[in-house]
Amino acid sequence: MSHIAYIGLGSNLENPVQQLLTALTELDQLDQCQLIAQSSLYSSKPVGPQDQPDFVNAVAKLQTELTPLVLLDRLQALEQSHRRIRERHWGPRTLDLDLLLYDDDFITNPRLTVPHAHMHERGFVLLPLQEISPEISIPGKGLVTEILHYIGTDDLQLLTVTE
Ligand code: ROI
Repeated sequence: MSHIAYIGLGSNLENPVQQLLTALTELDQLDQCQLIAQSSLYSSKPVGPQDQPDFVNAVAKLQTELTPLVLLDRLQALEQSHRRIRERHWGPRTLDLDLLLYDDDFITNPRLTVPHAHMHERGFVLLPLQEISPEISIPGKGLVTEILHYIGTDDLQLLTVTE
């Protein structure tokens, strides 16, 4: 069975733009996964502690045969392969891959909560998500366009990436 999963990507260390571009290619190359769409890259002010570099964020849409927990394993392995540095809670990191949505499923598991618990509060997730799927709703929360309307996107900037 094929499923649709949305992945949030974030980085604020060691060339964040390159971290994300590489990660997008790697997502497409995962077994039983196909990258259907990728957003632009956005630069964003850190949510949480402010004494860290700005982030680069994006969202990817994957078609996958993997179950949510197996997909989570693959995402965590990718994070590790980017030698993820995570010194403190809500601190800087080389690569963060969050499983945001998996079909319209609600998943509550010690390792995984879907929809991602904070996604509806975060412009750096919602704006790229809206870019690739303008009609999408977050199960239990509502239309992304409507949520974005009241949380705003002032601290986000579209990046023009020239390779
Ligand atoms: N802030 C921004 N802007 N982007 C992120 O990806 C991000 N990720 C995090 C915390 C530290 C909460 N802040 C963030 O994990």
